[in-house]
Amino acid sequence: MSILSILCSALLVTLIHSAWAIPSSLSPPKRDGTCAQIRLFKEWRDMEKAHQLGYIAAVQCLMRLPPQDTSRPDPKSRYQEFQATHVYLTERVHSVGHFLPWHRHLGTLYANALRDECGYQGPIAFWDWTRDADNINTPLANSPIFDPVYGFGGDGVPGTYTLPPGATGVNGLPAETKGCIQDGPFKDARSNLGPGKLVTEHCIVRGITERWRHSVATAAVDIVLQSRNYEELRLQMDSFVNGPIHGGGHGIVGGEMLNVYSAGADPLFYLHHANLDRVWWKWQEEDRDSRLYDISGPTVQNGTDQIQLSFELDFPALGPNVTVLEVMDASAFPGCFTYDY
Ligand SMILES: *[C@@H]1O[C@H](CO)[C@@H](O)[C@H](O)[C@H]1NC(C)=O
Ligand SMILES: *[C@@H]1O[C@H](CO)[C@@H](O)[C@H](O)[C@H]1NC(C)=O
Ligand SMILES: [Cu+2]
Repeated sequence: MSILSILCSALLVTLIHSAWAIPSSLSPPKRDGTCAQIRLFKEWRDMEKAHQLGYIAAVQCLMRLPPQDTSRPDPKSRYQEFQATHVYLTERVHSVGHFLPWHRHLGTLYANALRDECGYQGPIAFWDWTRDADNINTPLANSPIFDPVYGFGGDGVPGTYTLPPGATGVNGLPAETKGCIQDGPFKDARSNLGPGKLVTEHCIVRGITERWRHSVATAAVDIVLQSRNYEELRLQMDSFVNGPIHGGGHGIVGGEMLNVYSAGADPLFYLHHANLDRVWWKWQEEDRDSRLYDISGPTVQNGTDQIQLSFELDFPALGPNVTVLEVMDASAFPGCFTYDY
């Protein structure tokens, strides 16, 4: 099955209705907050080794912590709760105007959880896959991101994972899927969500492939950065059909990362999306006057209503609603972050 058929299948399904409550343990919206600090996002290989280990330990901590919203039976850990929110909202947050804003704030909430719930004080990581893709004589699987100690473990191993019954279409995984990762800090990690919308306990499934290397190279990013307005940028980044770098980053890791619903089973999801966000932020900063608050696109898939800055984004079980306006400036509250280029 191709990347397109897996990822485009998200377009075919109807909207999910979210009707769960925000757990009372989460604080009410703080709409006028200020940043106590500006947090730096750093490329994984530019982080100090101690920070790499600290980051990994914090992700493992999230995987051990219980979920906060006890009304949802399927996520079995705080980590899975982030994945679950993405699974449940998939159709509402892809191929829509707020694809980038929604994923930016998901990254903020994840970074906050690593810090506030698991005590991680170092920089938040992104994965600049252009560094691997441009390095044409080195296999992608040799990237430091896949290191078994100072990274997220390596490729899936054939013969270690069998798709559950009914795992086709949106619940499927691509033919390149190899199997469970068998080394590194997440070799024993389990998720109860996925593939797709299925609820099955399983390992982190990968299938690293060279097939989409070109779509995450610097040349591909440069095309995205040439977008003249948000609409062009969004269509480049949010469309799996025309947009190289989003699908490409999911594609080179393969396995569950190639399922648009349950990709968050793999901790690399957050480093990949942080890099997409970095491309958007870089584009915004190149012309703040016209781009910082430029937003467009439908509010629902294929819809005719255009999104406004006042549009509310929701993050069930993760945090209070925010408006698109509030996430446009990543360096302002509630984002409070910037990128180390
Ligand atoms: C959106 O439009 C595409 C292309 O026409 C179509 O394939 C898809 O089914 C539509 N999705 C929804 C949710 O209506
Ligand atoms: C949060 O946003 C969602 C989606 O727009 C909306 O349905 C819900 O009512 C909002 N919740 C609150 C508390 O404003
Ligand atoms: Cu997503």
